[in-house]
Amino acid sequence: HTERETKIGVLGVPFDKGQPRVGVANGPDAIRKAGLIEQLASIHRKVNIKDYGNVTYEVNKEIDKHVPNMREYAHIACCNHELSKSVEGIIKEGRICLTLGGDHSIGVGTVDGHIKAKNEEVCVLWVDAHADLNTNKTSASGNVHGMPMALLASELSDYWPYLPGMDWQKPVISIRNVAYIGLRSVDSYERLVIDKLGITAFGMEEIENYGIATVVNMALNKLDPEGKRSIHVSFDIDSLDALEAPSTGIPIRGGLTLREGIHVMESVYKTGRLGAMDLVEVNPSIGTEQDVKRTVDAAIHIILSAFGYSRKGLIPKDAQLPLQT
Ligand code: 5AB
Ligand code: MN
Ligand code: MN
Ligand code: MN
Repeated sequence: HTERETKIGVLGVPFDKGQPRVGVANGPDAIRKAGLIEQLASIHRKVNIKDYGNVTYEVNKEIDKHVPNMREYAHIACCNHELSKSVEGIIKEGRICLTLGGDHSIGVGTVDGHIKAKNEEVCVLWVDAHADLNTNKTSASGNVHGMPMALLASELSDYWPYLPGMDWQKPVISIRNVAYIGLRSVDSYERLVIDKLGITAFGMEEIENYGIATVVNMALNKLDPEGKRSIHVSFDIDSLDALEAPSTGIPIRGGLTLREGIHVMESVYKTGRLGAMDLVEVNPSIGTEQDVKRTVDAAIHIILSAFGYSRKGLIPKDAQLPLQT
């Protein structure tokens, strides 16, 4: 690790309509309050941060609210539209866009905005216990945080009905440019889609069999063999074991350790091609005060690793030992 010019744009999305539990909308402010911006700024002197505040939106009354089995559809459509425009703008200003969720339905807007800014040379690492690959026909819950990958994937566009007010959102990414890490709670239709389309998916078994370092290398080599694409990491905090990140809507045990999560992001940093990162599903209303602190601390450590924080320590370029006094 050395100091490398790193321009970051931080964007909060206090959005909770993609799932039923209250509190996840306070994720961005909880993460900021714990000192995210200050800690990012102190990674090294070449880090340059701009906080763009939180996304706001209004529900467009024209939008038909009744898409079957998609809860709070109008909110999803309107928030993601604003979010996509913001992410596109931040990346076009030359910054890596760090989006703080909010629930994972916001992955639609962040990936869409990233692709619009970078003209399709984008690959996606989806770090999650879940595949988020349901359509409104396969979802047992109707919660849209379980659907963003299916909305984004061009191969699945024929499986959706017409989605009013979502015309801005083309199913922008081929599923060949997506890899999962951390899967351990996959619905049966999601498994069918993963197998039928041959989606690159590293579940917990693969992490056991190969180790996290090999898994990340395999994922990145598959997505970007020539090393020239912009990388989007959508990091759902529930990819971490429930003991590491208890304050989230659907905590699941048997997951990544914090060390494994950090390793994923250190590897991505080393490519020098991180274009955007989402950190989603931190819910400060779930669990004890200690649970919340543990979860927020984990989220911050994961983020810092994505932007050059080194566990080894980092020597500034012109540092000298104080030999003379
Ligand atoms: B998360 C489930 N597959 O569709 C569904 O937290 C869970 O963004 C979705 O990964 C989990 O409701 C969504 C059962
Ligand atoms: Mn998710
Ligand atoms: Mn999840
Ligand atoms: Mn979750």
